[in-house]
Amino acid sequence: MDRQQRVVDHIVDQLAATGVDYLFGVDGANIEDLYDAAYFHDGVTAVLAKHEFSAATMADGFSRAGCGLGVVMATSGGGSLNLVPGLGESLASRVPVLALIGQPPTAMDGRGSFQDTSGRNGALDAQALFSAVSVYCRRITSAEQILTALPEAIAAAWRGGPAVLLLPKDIQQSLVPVRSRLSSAPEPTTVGDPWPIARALRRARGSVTIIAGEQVARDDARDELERLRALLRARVATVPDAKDVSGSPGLGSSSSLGVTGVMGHPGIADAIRDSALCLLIGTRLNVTARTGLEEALGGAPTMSMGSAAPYLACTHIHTDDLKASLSQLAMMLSGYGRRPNGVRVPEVVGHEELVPPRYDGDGIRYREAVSALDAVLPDDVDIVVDAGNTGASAIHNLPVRRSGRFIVALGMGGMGYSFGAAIGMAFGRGRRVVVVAGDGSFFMHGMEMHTAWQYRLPITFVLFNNNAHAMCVTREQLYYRDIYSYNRFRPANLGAGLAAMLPGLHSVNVAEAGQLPSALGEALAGDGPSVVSIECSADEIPPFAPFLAALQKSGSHIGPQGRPTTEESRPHVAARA
Ligand SMILES: Cc1ncc(C[n+]2csc(CCOP(=O)(O)OP(=O)(O)O)c2C)c(N)n1
Ligand SMILES: [Mg+2]
Repeated sequence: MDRQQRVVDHIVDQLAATGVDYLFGVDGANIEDLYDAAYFHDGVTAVLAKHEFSAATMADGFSRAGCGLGVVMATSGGGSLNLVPGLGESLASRVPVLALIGQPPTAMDGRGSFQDTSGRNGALDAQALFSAVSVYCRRITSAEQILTALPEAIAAAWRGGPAVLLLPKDIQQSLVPVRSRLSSAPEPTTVGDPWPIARALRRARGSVTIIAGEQVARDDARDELERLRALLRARVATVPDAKDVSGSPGLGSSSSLGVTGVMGHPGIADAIRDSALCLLIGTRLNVTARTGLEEALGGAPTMSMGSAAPYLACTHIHTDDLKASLSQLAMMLSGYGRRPNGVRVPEVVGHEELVPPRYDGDGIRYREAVSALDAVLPDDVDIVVDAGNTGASAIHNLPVRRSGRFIVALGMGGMGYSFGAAIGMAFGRGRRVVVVAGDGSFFMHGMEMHTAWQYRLPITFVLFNNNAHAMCVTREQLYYRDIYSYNRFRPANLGAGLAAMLPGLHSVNVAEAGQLPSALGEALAGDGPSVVSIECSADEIPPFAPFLAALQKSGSHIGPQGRPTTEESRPHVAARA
């Protein structure tokens, strides 16, 4: 007779065999068997998060940073529901994640069991819910089903997005025959033929501009893209959530045009207008990424290669493997008679910055804080940036480190993503991660810092404390006549507060720009986590193109205290919430 093992042991064995070494989650009665199985498997570490959203972003950050399949686990009911925004981000950004979600025992389905989400007899339908935020969702109703569902789920996740397995407690404990291990070899995928692009490049007369997207990171194709860029002597811009795929030291920094779109660099439109050919590589160019470029792209010959066609009409080559397709393209353009002889090196590579209006009020300027961080950050550091004015400033002005990752979750743009993502990345990459997040994002999910402190992870949390949801304050000022504010907070002292709460945590407040270099330097020098909370102002306008355009359009100017005012500007009144 076959040897038998529990479904949970089967899952952990198979995941380990495909290279999974971390599971991120929060425990509970309907997922504890999986924690138990992980405990007895030497190669697998189960990490305990404080909130399932952050467990999901740990898995997302781990996967996005190229550390392998991100796996998250959660119990039934409220625990499972907390995963939804995290999985939504992974879905929108096509990040490979596997979610293992506990369910109450099947015998009680539709009979009023605690946390019933069977969809029966009026219960919430987890299958329907999670189908909407995943690329694969299956409720396992007999032990044998796991033998086919698990490899299907893993394969679906690798095609780009979260796969969900709903695992009732009794099924988790049931026995299945011990199987040979899954192979870690990925399924064969569609490798697009880049010949039409090679032909166009050979005919091109002038310079080439490349806009690179997040699929370059997903397919681990940075080196292949760099080879192509060097061959074409092209200028490269990246979409905001793919800042680390090109243009950093070692990856064509001297040809970098910066970031496209709302937080982007204005010179990119000119570069495109001036190009004989524009190549979109691994991006659909959504609105956040293409704002300000549509007119230029409409006028320049544009071709695309990637797993999904861009939102703009152009010739598109479908490929699920950019690494292979970019290599093929470089080969097609190498050797005697194959070179694209008409491509020209552009004369100047402009790297123009957005220039927000000068602000002379209280606090440290975003630009100053970001520059101070840039000056002290070593090469081998990864960066995760959160939402808001803080995020826009860091995306616009903070360069990627050599061989570093720069992660930002623009799929759903949910605040608080950075805290869990940094933890996932620190486990996966084993190097320091720097989080740049606003105080509002901190108040949402910053308590996950406790997990970094508990596991002594090398993460430096740089908080921009403007005592507000400042991006919303800016919107009130620019679009709602600046006559009230819902979005300012009663001031808090984050640095001192965290130092008191988590003994031994290096955590400081900085209110003077002159203190930034030493405070940031000290925070980066230690072994474990650290916090630097920088006092900023909610009245400063960040480098965010729509805000600057609105300012210009309304004829707004900077008032006597440095506060941007509009014609109708009236004094602030505290809004009643
Ligand atoms: C989960 C979530 N809720 C609401 C929003 C809308 N939103 C965008 S930015 C922002 C304020 C961000 O505040 P903070 O993190 O302090 O950054 P700041 O803009 O102050 O620099 C809000 C509420 C969002 N992006 N995500
Ligand atoms: Mg804030």
